[in-house]
Amino acid sequence: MKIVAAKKLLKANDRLAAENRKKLSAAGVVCVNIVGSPGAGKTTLLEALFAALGGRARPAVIEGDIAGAIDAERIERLGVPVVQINTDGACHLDAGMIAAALADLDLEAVDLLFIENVGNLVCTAGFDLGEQLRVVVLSTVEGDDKAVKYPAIFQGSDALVITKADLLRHTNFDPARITADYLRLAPDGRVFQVCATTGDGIPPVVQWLGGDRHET
Ligand SMILES: Nc1nc2c(ncn2[C@@H]2O[C@H](COP(=O)(O)OP(=O)(O)OP(=O)(O)O)[C@@H](O)[C@H]2O)c(=O)[nH]1
Ligand SMILES: [Mg+2]
Repeated sequence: MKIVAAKKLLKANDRLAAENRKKLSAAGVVCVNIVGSPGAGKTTLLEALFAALGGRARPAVIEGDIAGAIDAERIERLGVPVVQINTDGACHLDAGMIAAALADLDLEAVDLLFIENVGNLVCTAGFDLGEQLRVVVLSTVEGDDKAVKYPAIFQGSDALVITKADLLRHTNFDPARITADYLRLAPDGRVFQVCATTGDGIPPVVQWLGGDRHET
């Protein structure tokens, strides 16, 4: 019987992630790993970002889902290149899956590559994909205690996007509380509050992502 220790698998993942990172930076691509619970609003955020980018940067997307291509179809409708990964039950993407998806993208034609991870606040935390930026999406209907309860995904991330801000008045979600908890875990992290369905609060996210650097 062969037993492969989890530590060994993670080491292999880290090696592949480093290769992905090298390949992406050689092509001048900024890669953003978007993580958050199922339904937090990750795909809607991408749709809002692409609307706000207005062609200034050339985006592409890798969609991670356990099954189906619903999100990839949403992205495709916007004319953005997209590759769908089906994990077949796995609760997170890994660097090997991303390496395979990168082979299906023309990286020379991409400025910003978004990876929408499988909806999950736990498993996604353990796997570096080779991204430059990790963005956690948390909606106002999920509760403001999530940074304390699920610290690993927030720890060392580059930004927290609080979405569904339009629903704030219907909840007891306290943006100040989650911001304070988040900054304890990611002192250099940025915090944005948006409503992705209307586009409110989206321009500062675009600016932070460097969208303004790609004026055409
Ligand atoms: N009111 C409101 N609804 C939103 C907002 N953003 C997303 N939604 C809704 O929330 C639901 C889930 O949004 P998605 O963007 O599909 O969520 P997701 O995180 O991509 O979901 P998975 O890919 O399944 O993990 C949809 O019905 C969206 O219309 C928002 O800012 N305000
Ligand atoms: Mg989605």
